Amino acid sequence: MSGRAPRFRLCLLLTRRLCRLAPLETMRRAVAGGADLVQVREKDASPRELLAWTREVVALGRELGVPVVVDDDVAVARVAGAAGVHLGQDDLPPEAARRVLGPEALVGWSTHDLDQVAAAARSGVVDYVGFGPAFPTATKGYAAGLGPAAVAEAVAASPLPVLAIGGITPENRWRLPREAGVAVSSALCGAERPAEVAHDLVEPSV
Ligand code: 3NM
Repeated sequence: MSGRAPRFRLCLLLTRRLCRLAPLETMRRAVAGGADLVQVREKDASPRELLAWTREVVALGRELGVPVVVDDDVAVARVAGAAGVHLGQDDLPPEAARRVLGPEALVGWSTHDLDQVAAAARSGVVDYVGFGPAFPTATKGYAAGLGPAAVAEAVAASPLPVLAIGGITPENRWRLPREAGVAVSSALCGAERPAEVAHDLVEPSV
């Protein structure tokens, strides 16, 4: 919860259909390169399939020492023993997720404007906010991004850690504030060398 939240530098948004390598190999290499949070993001899986897959990701997360959160699905997060959940604005409210998952769980909330960032802080139950889309992205069908200045405003306004999200690549990451972590799907999942890409997303080249 607020005040004791870890600050994540790089969240791998792991989506199997976007992965060039085997998905668990993508995860292994992204974590080796610096990803310190993994989100299971499968929009098309049935609950049964999502549970089975999440169990595999959680097991690898334990081996690698990286927390795994589940996109949207609080029940799957709980049953699979995930570290927590990442919620969109139309998912269960974070208060409800917190009640289900308990005080130690990670609860992230996607935000898209400063009012939503403020609401996340007021809730008292959110650990970090996603803020985006930072840049245009086909992954979620956003033709325009909010841009680096909007991300900087969100970071300045937010008492909670911010993970910028949407269209982020090693090429544009350093246009975003360093105080923000980043959450990345296609640039990591689609990579032939996820460790190198992860490294370039957490370490600016001089
Ligand atoms: N949420 P990629 S943008 C899942 O703005 C998601 O809330 C967004 O994938 C938001 O790194 C986005 O491939 C897509 O652009 C992230």
